[in-house]
Amino acid sequence: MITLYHAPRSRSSRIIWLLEELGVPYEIRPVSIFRPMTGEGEGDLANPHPDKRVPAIDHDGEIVAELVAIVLYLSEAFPTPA
Ligand SMILES: N[C@@H](CCC(=O)N[C@@H](CS)C(=O)NCC(=O)O)C(=O)O
Repeated sequence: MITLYHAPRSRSSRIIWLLEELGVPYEIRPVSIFRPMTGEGEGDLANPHPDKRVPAIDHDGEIVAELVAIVLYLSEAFPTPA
């Protein structure tokens, strides 16, 4: 199972799009993040991202952080048919 650590209106929405395109099951774990534009919010202790940012995923215990790293990881783990 994949758990996506997600905050609305952030980069983690792009991973939802990718997971939907790949058609793999996943669950969303909403987390709070610091919003520098407004100064609101704070890092969530439940978020495994080392900087408490999003996106991050947990794939059967494998933690992957950073948008591009997650895209590459998921694309390799779940290749689409040619
Ligand atoms: N280089 C990171 C940047 C991640 C990032 O800055 N995400 C923002 C949301 S779009 C965030 O979590 N901000 C909270 C913070 O800076 O503490 C990536 O591409 O994944």
